Amino acid sequence: MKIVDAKVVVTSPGRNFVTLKLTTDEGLTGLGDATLNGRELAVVSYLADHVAPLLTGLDPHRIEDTWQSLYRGAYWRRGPVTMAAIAAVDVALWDIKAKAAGLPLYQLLGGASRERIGTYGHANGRDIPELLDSVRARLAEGYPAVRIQSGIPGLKAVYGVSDTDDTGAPVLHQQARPLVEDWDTAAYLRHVPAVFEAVRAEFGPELPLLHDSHHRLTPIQAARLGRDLEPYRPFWLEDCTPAENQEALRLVRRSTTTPLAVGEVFNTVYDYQALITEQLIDYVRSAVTHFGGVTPLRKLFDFAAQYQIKSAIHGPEDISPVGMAAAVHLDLAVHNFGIQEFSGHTPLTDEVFRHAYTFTDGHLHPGEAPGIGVELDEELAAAHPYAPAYLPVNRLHDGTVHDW
Ligand code: CS2
Ligand code: MG
Repeated sequence: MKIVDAKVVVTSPGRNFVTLKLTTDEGLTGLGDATLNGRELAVVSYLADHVAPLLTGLDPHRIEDTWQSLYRGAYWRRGPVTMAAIAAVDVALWDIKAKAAGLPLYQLLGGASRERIGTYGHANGRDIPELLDSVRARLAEGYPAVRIQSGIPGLKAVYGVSDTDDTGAPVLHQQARPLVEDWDTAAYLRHVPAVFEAVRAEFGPELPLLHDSHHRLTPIQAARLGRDLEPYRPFWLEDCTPAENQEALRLVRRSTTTPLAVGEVFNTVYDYQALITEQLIDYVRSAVTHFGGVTPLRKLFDFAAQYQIKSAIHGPEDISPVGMAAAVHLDLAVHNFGIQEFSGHTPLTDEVFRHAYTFTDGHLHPGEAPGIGVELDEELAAAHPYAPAYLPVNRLHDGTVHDW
């Protein structure tokens, strides 16, 4: 079998998605997600201008060899653009291989290690009463675990709150300039324990509660927050410090037993080396889409397993159903599965990307369709062309830019 066509499809059924479609001389097709939120067209160019010409004529079964040649051959390794492009090729090749075998991808990854995949959903509120309503809504939808994000008194716009509507669905800022949010760490650190206290008082001790600090704290601030949250037994504290500095987590880890989750902006295993071998974290959070695909993410999970660290694949709305499908196959197969983030997509997005994976009673299953189980409706995709959109920026009260 040979690859005869490599096509990059950009569509915006409410938000932008970048998809690679590979076609073989036997008529089999494979899809891969290459969506890099807010910087989409850089990956489109990487794929269309530099990768697609290398793929035609290759045997699609040679996944490892193709991965290594794209990674090593570029010389300029790592980075989100490169690794999103390689991820799309990797997933499209796994899709083809599994289709050729007539099997759902998880069977090629060792088969199912569980019956279904536990998820967490997002609950957001501008204040605590609104957050409690949002938690109630997620529980009514069946979610077994909930991430709680709340507005902070005195702040106008905060990550995870200002960009979602009352149902928890993201409101997109498809405009020429980023939305400016505002930030005050002292106010945040005072407020979050009260948020956890209110949610525990309302929903009891058993509901797994997660929280995302989105890289905004210094190590000592993160240590304080981890300690203050201990009485409420969070499932995890996510991205408490800026991701570039692995050493920051040593201090946080020494100071608190609150479990730590890290990695949605990581691209390779090298970003994790100290965190895993020193056992500084509890969950690895990379997305298939941003980590170079199923091939390296499977290796990461096997590495993490040696240190009792579990998987928790990044699953926001900006991972397309193609990336989500690949994640769900991996989730079903790996032994050290932890939890899967899942917000779902809009009905229109699910129409553009018809998928076999299902979400029932708060649990995902990849389904039994051969491959990753996603079909792209190219006509519908073309009817929703690319629309520029930016992620926000965050500023302190004096105007200084801060992590958001
Ligand atoms: C996030 C994301 O899902 C998460 O935990 O932190 O919402 C992240 O902000 C987006 O994926 C950025 O594109
Ligand atoms: Mg996050």
